[in-house]
Amino acid sequence: MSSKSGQSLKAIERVLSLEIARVTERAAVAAARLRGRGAEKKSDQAAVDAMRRELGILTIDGTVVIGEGEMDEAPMLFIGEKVGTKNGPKVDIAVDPLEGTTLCAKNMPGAIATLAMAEHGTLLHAPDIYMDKIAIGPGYPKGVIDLDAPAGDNILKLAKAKGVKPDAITAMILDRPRHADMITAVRKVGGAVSLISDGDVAGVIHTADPQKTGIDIYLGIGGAPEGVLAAAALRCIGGQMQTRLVLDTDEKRARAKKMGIKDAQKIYQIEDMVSGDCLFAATGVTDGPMLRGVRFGKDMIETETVVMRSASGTIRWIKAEHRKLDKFS
Ligand code: VTB
Repeated sequence: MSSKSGQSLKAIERVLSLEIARVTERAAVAAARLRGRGAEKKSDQAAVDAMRRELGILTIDGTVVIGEGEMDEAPMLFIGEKVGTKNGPKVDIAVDPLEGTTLCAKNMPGAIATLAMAEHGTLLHAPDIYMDKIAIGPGYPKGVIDLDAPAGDNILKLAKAKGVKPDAITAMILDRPRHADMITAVRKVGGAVSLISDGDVAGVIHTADPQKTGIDIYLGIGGAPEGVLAAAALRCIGGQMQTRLVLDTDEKRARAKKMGIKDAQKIYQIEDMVSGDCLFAATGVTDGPMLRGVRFGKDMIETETVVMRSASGTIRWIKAEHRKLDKFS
């Protein structure tokens, strides 16, 4: 693809994969300053402001397709907002400047600042509704998981594919009453359940490295925007994911239709949610199993970020020490 300036996305993408780390770093630091203060809205706003500022100076002609909300409800990083200098490649952007606002407010593990960037027209425009999700990491044959199969069957098939007993499988699930039956079903076949209170983008990504995270499979209903962000990450790492929008009211069906969703029952695979090459970045806000949270020192701020690029399958873990602190003010 050629942009107005004649640069191809492929060429500039490599540079952008480092640039986007800066964007999530800034958002994470802004949110982390308010970590543990019980200030959900304030920390989210701080992350949004910082992310928007940094996106503004990226050499891209960007459009936010997953953001803070529709234009009338979110003044910044709303769906359709143009970001970047407009001199670079035409890209779509999915953002969650503070994924896990409650985790940040309570200083609990797993809050991250995250974004995905992809060629224009290749990210699913998911409305801010629920999405049913199932995900596993790389290395399994196709067809191991099935969104419509009972949770217990998925655990049994996964155990078989991994070559272990079902009691060696751990499923991560959001701790919500709506998942009570699913939790029981996983336990009934011998599987373990790791419950999280929030943060299912990271939840899905955990499945990519069971050795490190102890999580083999992600199951359950969470936010649709978070589903697309997680799909972007899995597209880079490998793995399998299936989702379906929960369109249980006329109002939601109408909203989805307005965003171009034709088939309300469609099961989305990773390639349906992120159909082209993409970049993904996440910086830890609070400490978590995947990323360390921001550390504030007297003269230095430390951040930990993961940046992924699907074209090359590269995953970079970036530990940064920031010494010029005025850039964060
Ligand atoms: C998840 C999770 C988010 O919302 O999508 C969840 O990733 C689902 O919504 O961090 P409910 O809280 O309504 O169950 C969050 O927890 C918060 O946006």
